Amino acid sequence: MTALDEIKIGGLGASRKRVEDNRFIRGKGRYVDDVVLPGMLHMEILRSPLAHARIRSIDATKAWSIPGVRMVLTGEMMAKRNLAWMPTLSYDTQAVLATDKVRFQGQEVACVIADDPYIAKDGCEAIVVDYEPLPVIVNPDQALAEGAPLVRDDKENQHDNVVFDWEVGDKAGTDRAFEQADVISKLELHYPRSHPSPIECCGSVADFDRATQKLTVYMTTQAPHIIRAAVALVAELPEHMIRIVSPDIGGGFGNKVPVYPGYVCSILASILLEKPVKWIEDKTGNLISTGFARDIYLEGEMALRKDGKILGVRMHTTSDHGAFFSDAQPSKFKIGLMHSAFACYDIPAAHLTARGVYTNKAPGGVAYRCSFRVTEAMFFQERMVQAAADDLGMDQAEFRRINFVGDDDFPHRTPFGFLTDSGQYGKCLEVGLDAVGYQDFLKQKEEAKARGRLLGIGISTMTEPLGAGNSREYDILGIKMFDSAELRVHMTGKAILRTGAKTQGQGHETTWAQIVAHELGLPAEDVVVEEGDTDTAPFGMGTYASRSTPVAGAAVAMASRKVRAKARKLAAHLLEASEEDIDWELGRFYVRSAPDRGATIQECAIAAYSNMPDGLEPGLEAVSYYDPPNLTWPFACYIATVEVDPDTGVWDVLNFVAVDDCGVRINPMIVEGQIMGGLTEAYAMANMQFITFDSEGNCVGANYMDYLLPTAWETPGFELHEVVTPCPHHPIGAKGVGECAAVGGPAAFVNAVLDAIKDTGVRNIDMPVLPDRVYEAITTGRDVSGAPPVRLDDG
Ligand code: MCN
Ligand code: CUM
Repeated sequence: MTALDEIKIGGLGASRKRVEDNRFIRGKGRYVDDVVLPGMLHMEILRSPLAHARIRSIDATKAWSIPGVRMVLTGEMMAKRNLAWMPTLSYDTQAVLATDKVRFQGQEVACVIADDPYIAKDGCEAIVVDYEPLPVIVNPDQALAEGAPLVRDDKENQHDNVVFDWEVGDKAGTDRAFEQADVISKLELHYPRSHPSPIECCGSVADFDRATQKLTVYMTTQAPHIIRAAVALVAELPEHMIRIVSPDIGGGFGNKVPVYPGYVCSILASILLEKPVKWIEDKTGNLISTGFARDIYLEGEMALRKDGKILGVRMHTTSDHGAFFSDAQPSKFKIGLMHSAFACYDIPAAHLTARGVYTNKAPGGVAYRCSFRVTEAMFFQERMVQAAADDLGMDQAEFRRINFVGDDDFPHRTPFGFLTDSGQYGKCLEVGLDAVGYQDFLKQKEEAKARGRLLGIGISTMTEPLGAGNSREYDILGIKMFDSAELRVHMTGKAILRTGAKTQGQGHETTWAQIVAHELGLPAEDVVVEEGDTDTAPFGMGTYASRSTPVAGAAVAMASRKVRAKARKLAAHLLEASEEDIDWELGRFYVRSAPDRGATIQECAIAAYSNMPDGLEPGLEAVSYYDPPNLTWPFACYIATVEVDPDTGVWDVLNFVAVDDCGVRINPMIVEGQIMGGLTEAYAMANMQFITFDSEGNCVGANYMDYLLPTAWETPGFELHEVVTPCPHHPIGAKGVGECAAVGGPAAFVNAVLDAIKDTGVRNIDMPVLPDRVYEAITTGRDVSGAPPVRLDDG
């Protein structure tokens, strides 16, 4: 046999270097801001300084008169074209440019289009807006209080600040579980607002060509096809006359999923001015107005039996969506996939109620490395599990062992109705405990305590649903969630692959070629991968929710298999054998009875263009649309050990161990990179990232002096381990992994700090677990809330 060595050709399991880095490390990436078109104009956005105010008037006369200013767009002008408001990706509406009121600080009020960005900025400063300040709401208590001002008085039939009420689970069964409980454990916490803050902010270059009637938009979107559909609806342009191109993206992390007013305004300006119009958001604009995440209040209780068995869970969440409900999320699930909480535990009954509220804050919700709210779900779950183990006086590892879903119990129906697919939860936990030296650490901790030192250990174990959809259950605005790949093999056996996903740093150009190598035996370096251009890519829902490997990646495997099926016919023709007598080994077909007689995949490719059998269409290409049967369910076990300084509240990470099971790893090095990156973000959320609001709705943390990005200096080291449970329904056994570490990581850090100060009786400190909060907890023995409004006068 002469099968190729899969690792050598860069197939599954090869830690192939990232091909995209060839251009990135040379500074040759092509981002939206690198797009320069002839005659291009520049747009700047004037944002509201106030969080809530009536607009009495907008006077743009001065701005119009500045030399080089070509146009000032206001809400009034938008309204004339029926564009002052746009639909969001969750059945709400959002102001494009404010007409009646501003509803959050940073809201888009007007746009100036000019010859260069500096003139455009001057133009914005020359606009005079007369605001009448209104009372401001910055948290759900204020939003739901009697007599609260109505945030969304623009909406007919909206008489309060409730966005939605939602419920899932078995209420009666859960009530019964609580009646039978020996112990009931409770926890309440706030998962603060956070911001993905990718290095590259949002932006677009819109280019409407009057002669061809074609609109081309280069933009930072994680989901180009959804944007094309949205533009077709909003701008009433025919879909085939719209081309969305998402070039290189300098990090997305969810920030680049929604449709932003800046995109819409640049498009309208280009149509009106018949010139290309570029909008590049600045850092403060990005931090105060786009892509917020979390901001959710979680409370819950657990019904426990003395021996450690969880009998039931009750949960209630209140999520602060800001002024507009604008997250992209599956339409059936108002609170995203929050109800995937507790999926790795065998819990007989659970019930969740959820409420969303409007406040005078920038629209927020799902973004930032999370599969539709699973970050909050898993954080709460793991904080709750630690609290429950403590309340029972039970070892936290043992408590997890008792309640984990067993290896043989799959598929498992979770208490909120999901069907998990596979896993080895116990094994992952044991690998993690061994690596961290669990028993030894517990001894050390006791010894340290005797000497007045505070050591703590935090565990976080979770499975999360990655890969929406299947189309039965998941859609965005009615568009079903599936994904696609198109593989075209050229005459010489080189190929181009396009998918409906859109990489933003995840390495798709590298890993998708590895799937083709695995299926066809074409060396990965012979396959070029292209994503993000709606004129060339097959329709897909884009990249977020770690859905690319589970869905688009599966489509790559299926398209490759279609190509292989056709290549088999060509091989039969070349080998003068019947197709049934042909076998496949990596890279080559051969005659079963005479294995030396073979045809390589490259020989089949050339035959497809030069020597095809009668009756067979020429060419060698295939498209696959993949509608997954289920989500994929990776598992992770993260363990942190910390030391807390009782005199300052400062805490240091002593050790961090990660065990990830994301099924078959396409590229182990890229997977490790994803985990390292996610853990760094988890550490930042737990320890330092502080973006919040004062009582007037001012965003605190609107720059990198206040909102800290972790660097290599403060980030602890992470020790990575792997377990592989192949996904039973994915064509190559892979599960998603892109967010696992950011989802599961935060609870490990926070649990560790709370474990270190357990003797104080403190049950919760909200993130970020800043030293002053820890100090306050130690000295007062009380929980520390991080909910807005924050006071600024005490520094
Ligand atoms: N992979 C693999 N083997 C697996 C699973 C994944 O080799 N079993 C590889 C994939 O082929 C891909 C990468 O790991 O190259 C991530 O794959 P996947 O888990 O499918 O996630 P997506 O590609 O869908 O990426 C989305 C995810 C999300 S939702 C956010 S947010 C996030 C994240 O990825 N944003 C990122 N990681 C990021 N990494 C970078 N550098 N930049 C971002 O903006
Ligand atoms: Cu929610 S951040 Mo990612 O899913 O793009």
